[in-house]
Amino acid sequence: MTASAANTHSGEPGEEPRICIVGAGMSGILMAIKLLEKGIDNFVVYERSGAVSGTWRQNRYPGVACDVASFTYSYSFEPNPDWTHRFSPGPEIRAYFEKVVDKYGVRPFIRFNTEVTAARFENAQWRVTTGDGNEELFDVYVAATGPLNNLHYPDIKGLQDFSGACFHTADWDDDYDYTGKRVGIIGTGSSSVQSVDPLSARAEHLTIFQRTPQWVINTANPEYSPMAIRLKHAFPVLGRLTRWFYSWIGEQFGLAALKDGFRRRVVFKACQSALDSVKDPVLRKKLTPDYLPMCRRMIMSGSFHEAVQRPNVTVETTAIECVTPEGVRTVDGKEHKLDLLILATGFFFNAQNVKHVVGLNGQSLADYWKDGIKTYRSISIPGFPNYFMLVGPNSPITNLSLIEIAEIGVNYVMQCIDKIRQGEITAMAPRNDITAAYMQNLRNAFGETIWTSGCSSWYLDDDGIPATFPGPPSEYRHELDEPLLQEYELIGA
Ligand code: NA7
Repeated sequence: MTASAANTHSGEPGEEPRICIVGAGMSGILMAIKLLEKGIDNFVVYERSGAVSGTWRQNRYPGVACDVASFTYSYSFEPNPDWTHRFSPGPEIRAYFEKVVDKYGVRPFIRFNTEVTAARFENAQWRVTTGDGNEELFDVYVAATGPLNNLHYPDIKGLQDFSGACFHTADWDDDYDYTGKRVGIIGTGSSSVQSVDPLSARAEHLTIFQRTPQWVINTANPEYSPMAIRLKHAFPVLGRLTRWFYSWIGEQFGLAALKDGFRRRVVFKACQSALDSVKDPVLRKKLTPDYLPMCRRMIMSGSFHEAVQRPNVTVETTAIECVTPEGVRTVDGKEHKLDLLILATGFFFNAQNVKHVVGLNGQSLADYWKDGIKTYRSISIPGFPNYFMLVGPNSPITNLSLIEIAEIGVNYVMQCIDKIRQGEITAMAPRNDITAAYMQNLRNAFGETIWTSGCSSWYLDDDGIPATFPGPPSEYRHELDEPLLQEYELIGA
């Protein structure tokens, strides 16, 4: 099918721009809700899978849960007094998004099982191609694909030859029963740490193949009593207060990463005391990182330290030589026989499917970012007009709930769309000089943060520059309060 010019925006005031949202996860759903609230229904949400909720659809491993408090991990306009835990389990979060999608009438706008394979800006519009070969034109492109969705599979010799079950934590085989099985897990990030307790509770034996030890802060995860839930229903202010409280805690935590001081010392002490709860000195030494807490993404768990000390759990720190049909061989020649090998090996951070995005003058986003990711205020990119990223690179993903970041971003994009609707402009892309100065300021500020204190981390690009935000949340909110048109190249102004 060729591109249809129907429903495209002529640039006349009052004319509806056509909007494409890529991804029906947390931020894509939010964008759709806000468009509908404004009476805009000239949009499509492309979703490559058959269901909504993004990361919560993808990550179904045992123990998956949010690592920020649930009361902050929900839309500000759609509180949920029914959260069962402080950090609610993944399936509950997924159910929340499913419910919200129907309540706000978003589902009919979603094209499920439709992957965007190319997006090219030409003749002042985005020509979007999907896996089924269809092409459509849009005035605005909203990338709501999230920072962590492209699975990273390790390049380990023999992996394909393993005769047991083998899958990634983000591609969990729901039908596989690991009860009584010999289980191995490669990786020690959040996904692995969250799953150690449920896996070791049912497996015959769990071997954790650790390349790098992680700081894990002990965060109790109490269940909310039926009475507490009833009270939150009866007095919604309680939910708001709980949200405010956890938001404040989160911000304090984020500030600890930014500069030295009391907050940082509190976090360091909490990490050390969690580690000290490991009684066996040999195991404790294995689990002791040689970098500062918070340099890598902090791991929250109320169950890890207890679970890792169970007699049926081994932490293997000898490097993996290869995978054999029977299991894993470490470089000391030891064979670890396994029935199930789990790859908790993370994601390509900020992959954003950049290869298929082509902006002005035929420049691809991959090419534009080849020497490092550059964004204007995390939300837009020079040379890519009307291309907006929600929770894009350089968002404060370490300081704020991702939902809050998405809400700030959507508010900004809605203001840009308003300007297009009012005929003020047809398209906008941030200026090169402004973006370069912005990136330089970020780089200068990173020097003081803990992320550059010396560790390998998925926050860092090849040059050791973190793709996060080196300032307090209030600064980020202020930066995205409203679009400053003087910092943009405007088309049709
Ligand atoms: P992470 O945090 O990226 O963790 C991936 C883990 O996998 C980490 O321990 C890696 O070791 C390990 N890894 C990756 N490749 C290999 C190979 N080839 N050999 C051995 N070990 C390897 O991913 P998660 O899914 O746990 O968490 C991602 C985020 O999702 C999390 O922070 C939350 O925000 C949600 P390394 O540390 O690189 O030595």
